[in-house]
Amino acid sequence: METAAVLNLLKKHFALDPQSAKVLVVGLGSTGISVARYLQKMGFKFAIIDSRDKPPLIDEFFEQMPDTPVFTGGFDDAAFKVATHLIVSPGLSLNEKPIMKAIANGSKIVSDIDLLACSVDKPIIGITGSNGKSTVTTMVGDMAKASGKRAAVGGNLGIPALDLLDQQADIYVLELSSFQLERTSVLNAAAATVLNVSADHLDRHADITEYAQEKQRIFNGNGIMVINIDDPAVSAMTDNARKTLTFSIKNKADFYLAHQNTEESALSSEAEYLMHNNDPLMPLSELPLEGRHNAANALAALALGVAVGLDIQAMCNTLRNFKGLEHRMQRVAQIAGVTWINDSKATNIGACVAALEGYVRKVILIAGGDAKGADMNELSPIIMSKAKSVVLMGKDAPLIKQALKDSSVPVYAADNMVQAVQIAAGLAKSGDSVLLSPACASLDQYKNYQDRGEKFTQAVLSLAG
Ligand code: UMA
Ligand code: ADP
Repeated sequence: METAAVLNLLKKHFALDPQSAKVLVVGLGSTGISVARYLQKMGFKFAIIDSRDKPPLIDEFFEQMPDTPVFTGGFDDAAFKVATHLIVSPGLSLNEKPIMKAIANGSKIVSDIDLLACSVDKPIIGITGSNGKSTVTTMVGDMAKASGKRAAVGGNLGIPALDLLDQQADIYVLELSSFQLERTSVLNAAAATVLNVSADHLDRHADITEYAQEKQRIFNGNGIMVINIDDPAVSAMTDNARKTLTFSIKNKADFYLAHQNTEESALSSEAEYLMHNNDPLMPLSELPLEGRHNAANALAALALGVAVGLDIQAMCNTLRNFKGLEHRMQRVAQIAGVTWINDSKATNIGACVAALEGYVRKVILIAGGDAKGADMNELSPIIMSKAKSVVLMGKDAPLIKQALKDSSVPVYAADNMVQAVQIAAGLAKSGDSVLLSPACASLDQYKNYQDRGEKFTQAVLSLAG
């Protein structure tokens, strides 16, 4: 979009005007530096602040913007006092004292997602949810490309939203976290979905109701709402005045699974199909991903694609060729008849439950880490029905152990991943599966979930010598 038109929108929505605004970018991580580059390009005066002594991107920042004021090693009150606008990185809570004080004194909060929304006149697809965001975002991005669109894909997935502006795209596919959404007011996505809601990030949100409300902000605007009718918290977000597409793996919806005993079973005596209204799109067996939750992800992606007019055949071909993302139900090895699965990205209870639900035969589960304030008692029913034993590690292992105290599932403790894998190897017999699906964040023991998944993979592969 023309710079003048963008500046008009920023002025209209946020009183954000290069002549008068004093912008403080809070956080110098990948979001902060993308915001700084954007503001510089648009001619704004700004400063940047980070509470850390040496923020990760400080050297890159000095190289690119040597004249911009930078404050590090704490949140200096003076910098907040003069700011008319704060652009706060998602890793920082808006409840930080200096931020709350600045808001109380009239500073406006604007997010990088707001800035992107004001800068493009092409459709945006927004995807949030407690689980499945990255999978569905990647699917939809691939579907758009297969339909001949230049798709820019990013947000919480990795490439910061504003860096997508370099791509001259026809469509923007954004994975959005609750942190990004809580500070965004003007997204107005052409199509958006909340895939599901289960407890997560309760160390940052007051409770699950507030967390769901932040996610619901993805629907702010007039676009098509894609609603998972299997999830009551998502169904409750339905707005009858809005154009809506529904999806379900349990019941009939706009996008759904045709089970054997429905009228569509005449299609084949064996198969389940991904359906759109009464049209079979493809057999579920052609989706090369483990777990029924991935059928839900595929249906959600199809609904989002249809909402913005992508080609159905191209979308189905994308699903047939979709390899799945690393660290999500990823088969690492089969050693002595034991299958080892890396689901390190299961950083909350919902993902671990979905992983276990997919198994018919009981598994050996490796779990634990940082529970982020979640109630680990919610895990006990599924562990009792789907795990033959559990190996626990990490900071909140005692919470899971406590949740299982009245069960007969044997629980083992490990100090680190090598030990956890060795204990699991000692327990496993040919035909068993060992599943790393921690239900917790990794940051108490690892750099991130990728690091945890890689340590698991290395430990498993070293079993094979
Ligand atoms: N931090 C400070 N002081 C500061 C600024 C940040 O201590 O002044 C800390 C934060 O508390 C956090 C870390 O630095 O622990 C990173 O925060 P950030 O806001 O600078 O993060 P970015 O590098 O900008 O990355 C963010 C998202 N990270 C978070 O929301 C924590 C990335 O999602 C996202 O890919 C990126 O923006 C681009 O949009 C990552 C993530 O973990 C993958 N997201 C969470 C999740 O998926 O569960 C929400
Ligand atoms: P997110 O980006 O929301 O974290 P991912 O696609 O990266 O989602 O998957 C994260 C974890 O959630 C993985 O363990 C994955 O197996 C699981 N998962 C993926 N889709 C769903 C879903 N629809 N429901 C529940 N769990 C899911």
